[in-house]
Amino acid sequence: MSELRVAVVGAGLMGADHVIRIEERIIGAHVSAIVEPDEGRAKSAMATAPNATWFPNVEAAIEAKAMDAVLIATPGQFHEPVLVPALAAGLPILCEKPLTPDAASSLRMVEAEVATGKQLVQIGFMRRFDAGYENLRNLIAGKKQGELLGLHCAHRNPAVPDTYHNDMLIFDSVVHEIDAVRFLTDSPIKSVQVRHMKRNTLNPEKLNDPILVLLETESGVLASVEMNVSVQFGYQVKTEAVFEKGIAEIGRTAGMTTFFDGQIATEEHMSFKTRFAAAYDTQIQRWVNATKVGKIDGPSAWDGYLAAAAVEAGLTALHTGERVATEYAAKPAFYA
Ligand code: ISE
Repeated sequence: MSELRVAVVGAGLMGADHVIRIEERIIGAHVSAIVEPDEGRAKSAMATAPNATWFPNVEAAIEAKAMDAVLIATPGQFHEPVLVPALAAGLPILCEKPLTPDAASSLRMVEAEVATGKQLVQIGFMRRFDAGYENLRNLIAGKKQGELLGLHCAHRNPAVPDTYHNDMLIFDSVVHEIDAVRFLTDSPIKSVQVRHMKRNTLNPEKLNDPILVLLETESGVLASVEMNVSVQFGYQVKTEAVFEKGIAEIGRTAGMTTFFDGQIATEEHMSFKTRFAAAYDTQIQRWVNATKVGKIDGPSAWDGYLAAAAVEAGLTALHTGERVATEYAAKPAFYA
Protein backbone atom coordinates (compact mmCIF):
# COMPACT_ATOMS: atom_id res chain seq x y z
CA MET A 1 0.00 0.00 0.00
CA SER A 2 1.50 3.38 -0.87
CA GLU A 3 -0.47 6.05 0.99
CA LEU A 4 -2.72 5.09 3.90
CA ARG A 5 -6.10 6.83 3.51
CA VAL A 6 -7.18 7.92 6.99
CA ALA A 7 -10.67 9.00 8.06
CA VAL A 8 -10.50 11.36 11.03
CA VAL A 9 -13.67 11.07 13.10
CA GLY A 10 -14.35 14.23 15.11
CA ALA A 11 -12.90 17.57 14.02
CA GLY A 12 -12.81 19.26 17.43
CA LEU A 13 -9.62 20.34 19.22
CA MET A 14 -7.76 17.04 18.95
CA GLY A 15 -9.23 15.88 15.64
CA ALA A 16 -8.37 19.14 13.88
CA ASP A 17 -4.83 18.90 15.29
CA HIS A 18 -4.45 15.32 13.98
CA VAL A 19 -5.71 16.38 10.52
CA ILE A 20 -2.93 18.98 10.28
CA ARG A 21 -0.41 16.49 11.68
CA ILE A 22 -1.27 13.82 9.11
CA GLU A 23 -1.33 16.29 6.23
CA GLU A 24 1.88 18.11 7.14
CA ARG A 25 4.15 15.79 9.08
CA ILE A 26 3.20 12.14 8.76
CA ILE A 27 4.87 10.23 5.95
CA GLY A 28 2.86 7.71 3.92
CA ALA A 29 -0.66 8.79 4.88
CA HIS A 30 -3.21 11.45 4.07
CA VAL A 31 -6.64 12.42 5.35
CA SER A 32 -9.20 11.05 2.90
CA ALA A 33 -12.32 11.66 4.99
CA ILE A 34 -13.49 13.90 7.79
CA VAL A 35 -16.39 12.50 9.75
CA GLU A 36 -18.06 15.29 11.69
CA PRO A 37 -21.74 16.15 12.16
CA ASP A 38 -21.02 19.85 12.78
CA GLU A 39 -20.68 21.58 9.40
CA GLY A 40 -18.67 24.53 10.69
CA ARG A 41 -16.06 22.32 12.37
CA ALA A 42 -15.95 20.01 9.35
CA LYS A 43 -15.36 22.92 6.97
CA SER A 44 -12.53 24.42 8.94
CA ALA A 45 -10.80 21.01 9.15
CA MET A 46 -11.40 20.46 5.42
CA ALA A 47 -9.52 23.69 4.72
CA THR A 48 -6.38 21.94 6.02
CA ALA A 49 -7.04 18.64 4.17
CA PRO A 50 -7.84 19.47 0.55
CA ASN A 51 -8.27 15.85 -0.58
CA ALA A 52 -10.72 14.88 2.13
CA THR A 53 -14.43 14.25 1.67
CA TRP A 54 -16.84 15.28 4.41
CA PHE A 55 -19.21 12.68 5.91
CA PRO A 56 -21.70 13.42 8.68
CA ASN A 57 -21.32 9.93 10.18
CA VAL A 58 -18.91 6.99 10.02
CA GLU A 59 -21.44 4.63 8.44
CA ALA A 60 -21.62 6.89 5.36
CA ALA A 61 -17.81 6.94 5.08
CA ILE A 62 -17.63 3.14 5.38
CA GLU A 63 -20.38 2.76 2.76
CA ALA A 64 -18.39 5.02 0.37
CA LYS A 65 -15.17 3.02 1.06
CA ALA A 66 -13.57 6.38 1.79
CA MET A 67 -10.69 5.12 3.99
CA ASP A 68 -8.21 2.34 4.80
CA ALA A 69 -8.05 3.24 8.51
CA VAL A 70 -9.88 5.31 11.10
CA LEU A 71 -8.59 7.79 13.68
CA ILE A 72 -11.25 8.41 16.34
CA ALA A 73 -10.84 11.81 18.02
CA THR A 74 -14.31 12.45 19.42
CA PRO A 75 -14.81 12.70 23.21
CA GLY A 76 -14.69 9.28 24.94
CA GLN A 77 -18.45 8.91 25.40
CA PHE A 78 -18.87 8.89 21.59
CA HIS A 79 -16.25 6.23 20.83
CA GLU A 80 -18.38 3.10 21.02
CA PRO A 81 -20.85 4.06 18.22
CA VAL A 82 -17.85 4.61 15.92
CA LEU A 83 -15.82 1.60 17.06
CA VAL A 84 -18.65 -0.88 16.49
CA PRO A 85 -19.22 -0.22 12.75
CA ALA A 86 -15.50 0.37 12.08
CA LEU A 87 -14.61 -2.98 13.67
CA ALA A 88 -17.42 -4.71 11.80
CA ALA A 89 -15.93 -3.31 8.59
CA GLY A 90 -12.51 -4.74 9.59
CA LEU A 91 -10.85 -1.32 9.60
CA PRO A 92 -7.66 -0.57 11.60
CA ILE A 93 -8.39 2.07 14.25
CA LEU A 94 -6.40 4.53 16.32
CA CYS A 95 -8.80 5.45 19.12
CA GLU A 96 -8.01 8.48 21.27
CA LYS A 97 -8.06 7.82 25.02
CA PRO A 98 -10.16 6.71 26.82
CA LEU A 99 -11.23 3.60 24.87
CA THR A 100 -14.65 4.28 26.44
CA PRO A 101 -15.48 6.00 29.74
CA ASP A 102 -16.40 2.81 31.68
CA ALA A 103 -15.23 -0.77 32.11
CA ALA A 104 -18.35 -2.57 30.81
CA SER A 105 -18.37 -0.73 27.48
CA SER A 106 -14.57 -1.11 27.15
CA LEU A 107 -14.93 -4.85 27.68
CA ARG A 108 -17.61 -4.89 24.95
CA MET A 109 -15.09 -3.23 22.61
CA VAL A 110 -12.45 -5.82 23.51
CA GLU A 111 -14.96 -8.58 22.73
CA ALA A 112 -15.91 -6.91 19.44
CA GLU A 113 -12.24 -6.81 18.46
CA VAL A 114 -11.65 -10.43 19.48
CA ALA A 115 -14.63 -11.38 17.28
CA THR A 116 -12.88 -9.92 14.22
CA GLY A 117 -9.97 -12.33 14.81
CA LYS A 118 -7.43 -9.51 14.33
CA GLN A 119 -5.87 -6.82 16.47
CA LEU A 120 -7.29 -3.69 14.87
CA VAL A 121 -7.41 -1.17 17.72
CA GLN A 122 -4.58 0.97 19.11
CA ILE A 123 -5.33 3.41 21.94
CA GLY A 124 -4.05 7.00 21.89
CA PHE A 125 -2.17 6.97 25.19
CA MET A 126 0.40 9.31 23.64
CA ARG A 127 2.54 9.62 26.77
CA ARG A 128 3.98 6.19 25.95
CA PHE A 129 5.62 7.88 22.93
CA ASP A 130 7.08 10.79 24.91
CA ALA A 131 10.87 10.58 25.24
CA GLY A 132 10.77 11.42 28.97
CA TYR A 133 8.35 8.60 29.80
CA GLU A 134 10.33 6.17 27.65
CA ASN A 135 13.62 7.10 29.38
CA LEU A 136 12.08 6.83 32.84
CA ARG A 137 10.56 3.44 32.05
CA ASN A 138 14.01 2.20 30.96
CA LEU A 139 15.63 3.64 34.08
CA ILE A 140 13.09 1.87 36.29
CA ALA A 141 13.41 -1.45 34.45
CA GLY A 142 17.24 -1.31 34.48
CA LYS A 143 17.27 -0.91 38.30
CA LYS A 144 20.58 1.03 38.10
CA GLN A 145 19.35 3.32 40.89
CA GLY A 146 17.86 0.40 42.80
CA GLU A 147 14.16 -0.35 43.14
CA LEU A 148 11.54 2.26 42.33
CA LEU A 149 9.82 3.17 45.60
CA GLY A 150 7.20 5.70 44.54
CA LEU A 151 6.10 8.33 42.03
CA HIS A 152 4.87 11.90 42.38
CA CYS A 153 2.87 13.02 39.38
CA ALA A 154 1.47 16.48 38.67
CA HIS A 155 -1.06 16.88 35.86
CA ARG A 156 -2.09 20.51 35.50
CA ASN A 157 -4.29 22.17 32.89
CA PRO A 158 -4.64 25.96 32.71
CA ALA A 159 -8.42 25.66 32.43
CA VAL A 160 -11.04 23.35 30.93
CA PRO A 161 -14.13 23.90 28.75
CA ASP A 162 -17.62 24.38 30.26
CA THR A 163 -18.54 20.83 29.27
CA TYR A 164 -15.93 19.46 31.70
CA HIS A 165 -17.39 17.99 34.91
CA ASN A 166 -16.12 16.24 38.06
CA ASP A 167 -16.13 12.65 36.78
CA MET A 168 -13.96 13.76 33.85
CA LEU A 169 -11.18 14.46 36.35
CA ILE A 170 -10.87 10.67 36.49
CA PHE A 171 -12.05 9.26 33.14
CA ASP A 172 -10.71 12.02 30.90
CA SER A 173 -7.63 13.30 32.75
CA VAL A 174 -6.31 10.91 35.45
CA VAL A 175 -6.78 8.08 32.94
CA HIS A 176 -3.45 9.25 31.48
CA GLU A 177 -1.65 8.63 34.80
CA ILE A 178 -3.49 5.34 35.23
CA ASP A 179 -1.98 4.13 31.98
CA ALA A 180 1.37 5.90 32.45
CA VAL A 181 1.95 4.50 35.97
CA ARG A 182 1.24 0.99 34.67
CA PHE A 183 3.52 1.66 31.68
CA LEU A 184 6.36 2.98 33.87
CA THR A 185 6.16 0.27 36.53
CA ASP A 186 5.00 -2.57 34.27
CA SER A 187 2.46 -3.44 36.93
CA PRO A 188 -1.34 -3.09 36.97
CA ILE A 189 -3.11 -0.62 39.26
CA LYS A 190 -4.32 -2.44 42.37
CA SER A 191 -6.24 0.30 44.18
CA VAL A 192 -7.27 3.95 43.86
CA GLN A 193 -7.96 6.56 46.51
CA VAL A 194 -9.04 10.18 45.97
CA ARG A 195 -8.99 13.20 48.29
CA HIS A 196 -9.99 16.76 47.49
CA MET A 197 -7.55 19.58 47.96
CA LYS A 198 -9.04 22.92 48.98
CA ARG A 199 -11.48 23.83 46.21
CA ASN A 200 -10.39 26.42 43.65
CA THR A 201 -13.19 29.00 43.83
CA LEU A 202 -12.39 30.15 40.29
CA ASN A 203 -14.07 26.93 39.10
CA PRO A 204 -17.76 26.68 38.23
CA GLU A 205 -19.87 25.25 41.11
CA LYS A 206 -20.05 21.79 39.49
CA LEU A 207 -16.27 21.32 39.53
CA ASN A 208 -14.54 20.34 42.78
CA ASP A 209 -10.89 20.59 41.80
CA PRO A 210 -7.97 20.00 42.40
CA ILE A 211 -7.82 16.42 43.67
CA LEU A 212 -5.09 14.18 45.02
CA VAL A 213 -5.19 10.63 43.71
CA LEU A 214 -3.22 7.73 45.15
CA LEU A 215 -2.60 4.90 42.70
CA GLU A 216 -1.15 1.68 44.11
CA THR A 217 0.37 -0.87 41.75
CA GLU A 218 0.35 -4.63 42.26
CA SER A 219 4.15 -4.39 42.59
CA GLY A 220 3.71 -2.12 45.64
CA VAL A 221 4.59 1.26 44.11
CA LEU A 222 2.53 4.22 45.35
CA ALA A 223 1.97 7.06 42.90
CA SER A 224 0.52 10.35 44.09
CA VAL A 225 -1.21 12.41 41.40
CA GLU A 226 -2.14 16.05 41.73
CA MET A 227 -4.94 16.45 39.17
CA ASN A 228 -5.56 20.12 38.73
CA VAL A 229 -7.54 21.37 35.73
CA SER A 230 -7.67 25.05 36.66
CA VAL A 231 -4.12 25.96 37.51
CA GLN A 232 -4.42 29.09 35.32
CA PHE A 233 -0.74 29.60 34.56
CA GLY A 234 -0.03 26.89 31.95
CA TYR A 235 -0.12 23.19 30.98
CA GLN A 236 2.23 21.09 33.06
CA VAL A 237 2.72 17.33 33.27
CA LYS A 238 5.62 16.24 35.47
CA THR A 239 6.66 13.04 37.20
CA GLU A 240 9.21 12.54 39.92
CA ALA A 241 10.43 9.01 40.57
CA VAL A 242 11.84 8.06 43.97
CA PHE A 243 14.44 5.28 43.82
CA GLU A 244 16.47 3.54 46.49
CA LYS A 245 19.48 5.52 45.28
CA GLY A 246 18.10 8.87 44.19
CA ILE A 247 15.44 10.77 42.30
CA ALA A 248 14.60 11.22 38.61
CA GLU A 249 12.32 13.88 37.19
CA ILE A 250 10.66 14.17 33.78
CA GLY A 251 8.45 16.83 32.24
CA ARG A 252 10.24 19.99 33.28
CA THR A 253 9.74 22.24 30.29
CA ALA A 254 12.85 23.64 28.68
CA GLY A 255 11.21 26.71 27.14
CA MET A 256 13.07 29.97 26.63
CA THR A 257 14.35 31.58 29.82
CA THR A 258 14.24 35.36 29.94
CA PHE A 259 16.01 37.73 32.29
CA PHE A 260 13.93 40.92 32.14
CA ASP A 261 12.92 43.62 34.60
CA GLY A 262 14.57 42.00 37.60
CA GLN A 263 12.91 38.61 36.96
CA ILE A 264 14.01 35.24 35.61
CA ALA A 265 11.20 33.51 33.68
CA THR A 266 10.90 30.25 31.71
CA GLU A 267 8.16 29.71 29.13
CA GLU A 268 5.67 26.94 29.91
CA HIS A 269 3.28 25.17 27.52
CA MET A 270 -0.34 26.29 27.47
CA SER A 271 -1.82 23.10 26.00
CA PHE A 272 -1.31 19.36 25.63
CA LYS A 273 -1.20 20.01 21.88
CA THR A 274 2.27 21.54 22.18
CA ARG A 275 3.47 19.74 25.35
CA PHE A 276 2.96 16.37 23.67
CA ALA A 277 3.30 17.40 19.99
CA ALA A 278 6.37 15.23 19.41
CA ALA A 279 4.74 12.27 21.19
CA TYR A 280 1.61 12.61 19.04
CA ASP A 281 3.76 12.74 15.89
CA THR A 282 5.68 9.59 16.86
CA GLN A 283 2.49 7.81 17.89
CA ILE A 284 0.68 8.50 14.60
CA GLN A 285 3.73 7.78 12.40
CA ARG A 286 4.30 4.42 14.11
CA TRP A 287 0.60 3.60 13.88
CA VAL A 288 0.60 4.39 10.14
CA ASN A 289 3.72 2.27 9.55
CA ALA A 290 2.33 -0.65 11.55
CA THR A 291 -1.12 -0.42 9.95
CA LYS A 292 0.42 -0.85 6.52
CA VAL A 293 1.79 -4.24 7.57
CA GLY A 294 -1.41 -5.29 9.35
CA LYS A 295 -0.24 -4.61 12.93
CA ILE A 296 -0.57 -2.17 15.80
CA ASP A 297 2.44 -0.54 17.47
CA GLY A 298 1.32 0.78 20.82
CA PRO A 299 -1.26 0.26 23.57
CA SER A 300 -3.99 -2.22 22.63
CA ALA A 301 -7.72 -2.38 23.29
CA TRP A 302 -6.83 -4.57 26.27
CA ASP A 303 -4.66 -1.75 27.68
CA GLY A 304 -7.66 0.53 27.09
CA TYR A 305 -9.88 -1.87 29.05
CA LEU A 306 -7.40 -2.14 31.97
CA ALA A 307 -7.34 1.66 32.19
CA ALA A 308 -11.15 1.80 32.08
CA ALA A 309 -11.40 -0.76 34.91
CA ALA A 310 -9.02 1.34 37.04
CA VAL A 311 -11.01 4.46 36.10
CA GLU A 312 -14.11 2.73 37.44
CA ALA A 313 -12.38 2.15 40.78
CA GLY A 314 -11.25 5.80 40.61
CA LEU A 315 -14.80 7.06 40.11
CA THR A 316 -16.05 5.06 43.09
CA ALA A 317 -13.11 6.43 45.10
CA LEU A 318 -13.99 9.99 44.01
CA HIS A 319 -17.63 9.53 45.02
CA THR A 320 -17.05 7.73 48.34
CA GLY A 321 -13.64 8.85 49.61
CA GLU A 322 -12.76 5.16 50.12
CA ARG A 323 -9.71 3.28 48.92
CA VAL A 324 -11.16 1.13 46.14
CA ALA A 325 -9.62 -2.08 44.80
CA THR A 326 -9.63 -2.57 41.02
CA GLU A 327 -11.36 -5.55 39.44
CA TYR A 328 -10.24 -6.88 36.09
CA ALA A 329 -11.80 -9.46 33.77
CA ALA A 330 -9.61 -12.39 32.70
CA LYS A 331 -7.27 -11.50 29.84
CA PRO A 332 -8.34 -13.15 26.57
CA ALA A 333 -5.63 -15.39 25.06
CA PHE A 334 -5.96 -13.22 21.95
CA TYR A 335 -3.87 -10.49 23.70
CA ALA A 336 -1.15 -12.83 24.98
C1 ISE B 1 -7.73 16.00 27.81
O1 ISE B 1 -8.78 15.25 27.25
C2 ISE B 1 -6.44 15.31 27.57
O2 ISE B 1 -6.36 14.19 27.13
C3 ISE B 1 -5.26 16.01 28.10
O3 ISE B 1 -4.06 15.34 27.83
C4 ISE B 1 -5.43 16.20 29.60
O4 ISE B 1 -4.36 16.95 30.11
C5 ISE B 1 -6.73 16.90 29.92
O5 ISE B 1 -6.89 16.98 31.32
C6 ISE B 1 -7.91 16.15 29.32
O6 ISE B 1 -9.11 16.84 29.59
